[in-house]
Amino acid sequence: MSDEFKNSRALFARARQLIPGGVNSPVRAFKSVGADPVFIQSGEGATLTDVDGNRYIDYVGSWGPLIHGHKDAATRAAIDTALDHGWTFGAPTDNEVRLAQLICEFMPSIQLVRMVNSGTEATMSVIRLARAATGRDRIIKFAGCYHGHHDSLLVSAGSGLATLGTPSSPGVTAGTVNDTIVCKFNDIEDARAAFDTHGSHIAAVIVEPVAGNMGVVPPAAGFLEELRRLCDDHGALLIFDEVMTGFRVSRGGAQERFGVTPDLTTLGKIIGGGMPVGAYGGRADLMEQIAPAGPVYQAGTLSGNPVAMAAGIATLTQLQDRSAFATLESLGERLELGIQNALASLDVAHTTARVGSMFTLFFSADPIQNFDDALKCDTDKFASCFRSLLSRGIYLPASQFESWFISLAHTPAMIDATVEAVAEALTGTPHNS
Ligand code: KE4
Repeated sequence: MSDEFKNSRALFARARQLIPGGVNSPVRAFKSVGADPVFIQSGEGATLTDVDGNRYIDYVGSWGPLIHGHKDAATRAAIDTALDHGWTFGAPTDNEVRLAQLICEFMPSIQLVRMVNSGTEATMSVIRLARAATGRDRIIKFAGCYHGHHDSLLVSAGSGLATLGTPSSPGVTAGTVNDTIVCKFNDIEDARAAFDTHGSHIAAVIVEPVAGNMGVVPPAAGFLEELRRLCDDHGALLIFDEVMTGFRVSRGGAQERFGVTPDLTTLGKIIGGGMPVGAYGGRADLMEQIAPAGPVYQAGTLSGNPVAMAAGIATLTQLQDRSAFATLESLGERLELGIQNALASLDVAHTTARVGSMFTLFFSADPIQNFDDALKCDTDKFASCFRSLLSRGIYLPASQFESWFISLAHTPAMIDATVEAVAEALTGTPHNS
């Protein structure tokens, strides 16, 4: 029988001799789903084609940036035009001003914004700013929320709750995380306990307003509002990490969808339209402390790269018409209801979670409210489902603890085909490859 992944397998063997784990970001290695990664040849709209010619409906979308799908015409045209002028200067350009304008227009809580090159850089920089602006050291984060790979937020929950974190990676020192407190997502009493204990030392709370990195976990009713109140009561700053949710769960991100205004916001993914862009921004009195306006240092060779800015401008410009979000909502609902209906008659412990075009099928009988709940999922069942769907032409994020992403390039027919494939995968219906 022909090896449908022959070329990917050969490439992966070579890649492992040159790149740690054969990939440039861990989740891409497919380790948690017991498979070898497929190498991608191209993308078009909501589809991918791998180096063996296998085609897939894509629910990764480069981990969120491609809200318009692969190779959307407007973004491509903007990149081409930018390239005609040269692709990097290390000097200010009008594209940086235009993208900043769009970000501030879409997210009014952002009065000033600084471009960087990744979500990690954005969260690393915003933590530095929060500590400088408040003169305090401690940061609250939530177990299961991921904010990039910089040391101070690579932290696991300590023993018990609301305790100082412990490093979640070798190479991260205890000293680095000594000022990071890990609380339980959606448990406002836990955050309150942390403030009761550490209140006057807490510079900020950083939170994914919709958690996407433990699978999709929406904020419990009142959770974000109560976090806002706790920060106000204790003179701490509220930071929304909207790298994933920004301009996805609504035009103004989660802060617009849930009506809670943070002091600072981090962004990434969609604002680069697939090119490497991150950003952080918020209240002018805070952001004016960033060099060269103020003393808080942060810099970057390719920050504000004009080609990346052009891609971000084209991506956000196409979202000015809010009807895009009604379309995303409709596609997301079709997927979730379809899967719920298809699985209702099956003896498979599962639950679903969705906010707009962010969706997760959890293999757990119980609702997922926090990371402890997520860790109870049957990850073997997810892995088996992942592999079966891959062979049926459905490309999911390679982890139970990730969000599926629907784009404006997905069609109802693709959603229906996905639902059918999920049902077949879970009933073990043979697939004629
Ligand atoms: P980057 O440094 O990967 O651009 O952004 C880090 C980051 C920050 N904040 C949130 C809420 C994020 O989701 C991320 C990165 N997301 C992961 C996917 N869960 C990126 C994929 C990967 O690590 O390969």
